[in-house]
Parts: sequence; C-alpha cells; structure tokens
Amino acid sequence: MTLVLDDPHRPRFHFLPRSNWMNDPNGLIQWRGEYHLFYQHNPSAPVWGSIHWGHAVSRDLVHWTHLPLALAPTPGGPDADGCWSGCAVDYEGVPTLLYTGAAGGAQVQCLARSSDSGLRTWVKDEGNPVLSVQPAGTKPGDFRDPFVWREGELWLMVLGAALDTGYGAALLYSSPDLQHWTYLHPLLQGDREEHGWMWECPNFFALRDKHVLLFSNGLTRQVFYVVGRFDGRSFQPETEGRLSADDSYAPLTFLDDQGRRILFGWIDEPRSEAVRRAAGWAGVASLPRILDLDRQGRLTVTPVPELRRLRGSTRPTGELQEDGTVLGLRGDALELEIEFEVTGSGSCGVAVRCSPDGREETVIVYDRGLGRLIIDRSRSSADPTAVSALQELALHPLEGDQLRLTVFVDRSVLEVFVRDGLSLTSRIYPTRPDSLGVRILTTAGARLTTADAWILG
Ligand code: DQQ
Repeated sequence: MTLVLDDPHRPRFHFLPRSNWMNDPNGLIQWRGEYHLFYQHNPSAPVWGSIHWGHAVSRDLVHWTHLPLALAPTPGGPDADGCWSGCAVDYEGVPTLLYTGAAGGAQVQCLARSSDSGLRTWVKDEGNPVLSVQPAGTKPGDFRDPFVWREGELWLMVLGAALDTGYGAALLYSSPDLQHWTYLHPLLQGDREEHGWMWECPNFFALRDKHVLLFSNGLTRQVFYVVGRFDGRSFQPETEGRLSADDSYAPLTFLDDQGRRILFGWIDEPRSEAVRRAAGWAGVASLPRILDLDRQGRLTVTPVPELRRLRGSTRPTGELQEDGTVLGLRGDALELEIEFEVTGSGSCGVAVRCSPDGREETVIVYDRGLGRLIIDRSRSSADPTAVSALQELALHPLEGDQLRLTVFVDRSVLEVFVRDGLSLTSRIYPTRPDSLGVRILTTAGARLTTADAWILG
C-alpha cells in the first residue's frame, strides 16, 4: 500500500487511511485497553465503492496504528457488493461485528467474530445474513447500519430504514444471541421532510438519566439527535436538535472504559473526483468528541482531553500586531484556545490559513447581533473550484459576555468547538504554501481576553 504524503492538504493529526477512500467510522470499541476504529474503506481507489472495513488501533484515541483490513466483500456472498456500516459488541467475551451486507440491490445484516484478543482477524458467520427480511411498510433496499447494545437479558438493535410514508425510521429489534432477530416496532419514525426519507447510521444510548437517538439524513447530510426516556422497549422523545450540518456526517459512538460516550464522524472530501484520484486519498475521521447533555437537555460535544498530547511548543499570544496578526504564530497544524468578551452586537473571531498578502484566509467569526458562528470560506482558496460556501451555526445566548472558541487547524480540516458544546467542521484548500498566518478579529464591543496556541505534532 502506498502512503500518500506529498499532498499539502492531507491532514497530519486527524485519522485517515494510508491511501484511498474512507467514509463512515464503524465498529468503535475499546478492547483490553486498546481503542479500535474500523471504517468504510475502498482500498483500491479514492472514490466510494467496493466497501471494505479498514482497521486501526490506538491506546489514546489520538495516535493510531494502521492494521490489515478487517472485512472484505465475499464474492457471491450477502456482502458481495460491500461491507457497509455497523458496530462492534462484546458477546460473552467474543468481539463481534454486526454490519450491513450489500448485494444486488439488497441490504441485509451480517455478523463476524474475532478469536484473537488484538481483533486482527475476523471470521464471518456461516449463517449470514442473520437478518434479511424487512418489515411491512418499509422500502426495500434501504435497511442498514445496525447499532446493537445489551439491554437486560437480551440484545437490542436499531436499524436505519425508509418507510412507505416517505419518511425515515429507526427500527427496533431484539435477539437472545445476535443471530436470531425479532422485529419489535419503530423506536422512532420520521414525520417531516427535514429529517429525511431514510435514517442512516442510527445510534441509541443512555446518557446521564436520559436516552439519545442519533440519525443521519443522507440527502442533506445533516445529523439529528432526539433526547428522551426509554423503558427498555419504547422511547418517549423530550427534546431534539441538530448535531451537525457541516462537512461531518454519519457519526458513530461508543462507551469507553471511563464511561465516556465518545463520537467519531466522517469528514467528507469536497474535491472533484479527478483531484481526489490525483491526490490518492479522500475522507478523514473527525477528532474524537465526548457527548454530554446540558441543563436544557441539549446534546453537547467536547474534544477529548487526550488531544492535548499533540500540543508542542506553546506560543502565548501577548503580542498582537495592529492588524490582529499574532506575532510568530504560523502553521497549518494548530490548536487555538481563544476567549473574548463580547457586548452589544460586537463580532469577534479568528482568521486562519492567512497568506501574508491577505488574499487567502478563512474567517471564523461570532456575530453577537445574529447570534451565529460563521465560517466564511469565500477567500479560503485562490482556486476557483475549491469549496467556498459559508457555514453557520446558531449559538445559544452567551452566559455572561464570554465566548470561548477552541479551533483545530489541520491543513484542509478545520474543527471549531464553542465552550457550550457546539461545533462546526469544515474543509478548506488554500493554494499558497505561505497561507499559514493567524489573525484575531474584533469589532467595537468585542475584546480578546485570553489566547493560547499550540503547534500540533
Ligand atoms: N454509508 C454506508 C452506509 C451508510 C452510509 C455505505 C452513510 O451503510 O448508510 O458506505 O454514509
């Protein structure tokens, strides 16, 4: 396998395969202290197709070691056209994967086990598929992405589906052994266009004293959450919201040994197929994020503290030049922690990947009047074909007048976290090798209070 290194847009500290295509994270599990990340992978080309499960392992969620492919399509088998998304569980001490097999337009659920403690080798169940019949009222061929957990004496599963009503659903199943599945009912079904006609990659888990359902709308690439009460069979929604509407999609969560619900998403590669083929890679995993609920029952995301291990030399940003440029701070692999005091309708933020002549820069700005965080990519790249759409996120009203932003810049990937648990993920493709500057932005009514920056290794 070739390692693609010479592309200046290839991230340095986000996880991605050595080469070629990745999409959804799959089968996340911590096993004997090691974190395992599987992912949708085309090992032959930087485009979606012939989906295998790639595999990597880490002790700290940050430094990953690539491992051999975990799953490959079996010619003539129920996954002949691809091993699509799924999850990993500990079945009586046996690491077990449940995933969707795609073949000839059908989507069925399959199982594979590992008998080695390092999870390096996987054997598919001879009885695959373990679930192939779709319930009445669902659209044939959109029946995928098993998410499985233990509930008392049984195993429960949610599966993404499209209903005849034109809306999506998360279907609930139960099983005594992961091999025989009984359909119970929709855990939740859609009733509006915004949520999509098919719910991809459902996740369902306990968080604090509530349960949370996540699902992804493949058409608009938005990810939604619903928080509510679960009695072991039925789910009563209470609050809901959008987890993301940006360049990240199809997230998967798992519970680690510390009891943290951790999420990885897939960050897409908005470059033309020709450019991706020339680059030899496409797609990145998001940084790992911890999920929690705030006092209003809203889902929050925070980057895992292990990311601090990437911090190299600290550059305290006491010295701001007149134009806001931070003296001495330049780079395309950075973490910035910046806090502002914002009053009235002041705006504040930071521009990154700035060229010295100001022609290229990506502006991350909070507009208090609008109550929005905006990523303005209109000048991110001098390449007219590069993605340039504005991204925005409605923020909760500030508590006090403080706004704290944590910004990760990783060449073409930008992840911005706001202190109260919201985030925006973005792709940018600056053309100039000297587009490395950082500039603090404030208007009347806004003031920089603290700033720290690290070059990340
Ligand atoms: N990606 C997988 C599907 C899933 C979709 C196929 C979401 O299983 O629904 O690569 O990105």
